[in-house]
Amino acid sequence: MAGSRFIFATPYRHATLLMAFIMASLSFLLAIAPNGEAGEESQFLLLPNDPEALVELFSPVLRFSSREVLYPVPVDVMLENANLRRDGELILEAPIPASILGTYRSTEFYLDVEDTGSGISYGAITSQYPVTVYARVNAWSEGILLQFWFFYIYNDGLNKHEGDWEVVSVLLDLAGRPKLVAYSQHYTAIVRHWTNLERIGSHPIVYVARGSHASYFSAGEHMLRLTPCGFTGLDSASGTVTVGNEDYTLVLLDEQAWLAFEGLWGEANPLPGMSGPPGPMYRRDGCGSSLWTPPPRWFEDLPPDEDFSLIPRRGMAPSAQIQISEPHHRGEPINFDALGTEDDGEIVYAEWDFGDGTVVAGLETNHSYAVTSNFTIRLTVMDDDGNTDRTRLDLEIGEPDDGDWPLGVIGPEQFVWIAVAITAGALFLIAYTVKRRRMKRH
Ligand SMILES: [Ca+2]
Ligand SMILES: [Ca+2]
Repeated sequence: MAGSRFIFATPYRHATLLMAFIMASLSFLLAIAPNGEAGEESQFLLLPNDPEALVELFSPVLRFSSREVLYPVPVDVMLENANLRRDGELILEAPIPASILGTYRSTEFYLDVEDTGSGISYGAITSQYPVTVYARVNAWSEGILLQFWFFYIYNDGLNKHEGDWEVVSVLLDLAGRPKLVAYSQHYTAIVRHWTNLERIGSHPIVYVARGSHASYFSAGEHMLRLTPCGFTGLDSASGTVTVGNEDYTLVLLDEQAWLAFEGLWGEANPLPGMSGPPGPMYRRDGCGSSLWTPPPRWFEDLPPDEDFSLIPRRGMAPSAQIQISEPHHRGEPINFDALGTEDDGEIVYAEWDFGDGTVVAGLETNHSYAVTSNFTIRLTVMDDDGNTDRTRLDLEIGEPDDGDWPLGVIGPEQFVWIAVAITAGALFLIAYTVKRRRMKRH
């Protein structure tokens, strides 16, 4: 406006320009200040230092045939009931300590459950042990590889042998979101995209074939199908007996002293497919790929279960919502919940970053702050399809309520001042009294 020059005399004009500059600077600062979490991608969604929590989150639900008599058990079943042999020669007698077994580093050794004369009842032996699943987190070239290994005392399928190792592998991306799943069968495996997998929340459902313990994505009779590294099928998996992840013991595999044992986990037999298998570290598929450290593109190169099974079926992404309890005082627990988070499926994981260095998992949790300050709370949620969302909340933590102070409305600071005032008054009274007495004496 041309008139403004005349309305504002020189001193006012300087003040106006200064105000305009301050306003413009403030607007600029507000504009560049972080606004929401747009574009900010979580580097690692799941707690990276807690492999136990990670494998628990994705641990499978097992569905067995009603005619199955053997369940996955700890390898102690072999350590306590099998002798170690080489070429029929007895090397070690049961029980064998795990750390000793781990020192036998040749494929010539094998564990052999002894027949004491009346035949071996594998069912009776194995029933003495709790259902157990071994799990492992492997930082892999293509993401995070989670593996669930199952050990059975006997394989009672088309081929029969002592000892039976099976594996279910879950591939997560670097942010912890599940992508692909591979179920092992007869020296090969078949793959599905996570979103096409039958699950209970974040727990994949595995249909375990009767006798062979091969793992399938669906129940029923599985027909023979030739694949590049072997074959799948020739199995029956009725899936009528459910063993949920809460029904078995999950044991971290990497800590096991017996892992290094390079021999066979069952009696050796010259006939093909009739010997015990090598342990998890030494298992290879029909193409020669190590199952322990698979080559790049191992999942991508596996045959899909069905035509649709690699096309991601994307549901609605969740919308993260934070609700917190009152009041917000230093040292007092505050309840944080993400229960209002919206999704078309199920929220399987929620992670809170409280802005004071504390990060915890859980849909609902309590947290208290040690100091009064402003904090930014970040909530990350993941649904059962592996979709994620993030939200944030700024929170001011104040001093605890005065009500906690026994003197009612007088707070600790006021109390100090009152004490100072009373002391000063008392000193004054003493001084005054002394002066009066001295005056009286004179
Ligand atoms: Ca098997
Ligand atoms: Ca969803």
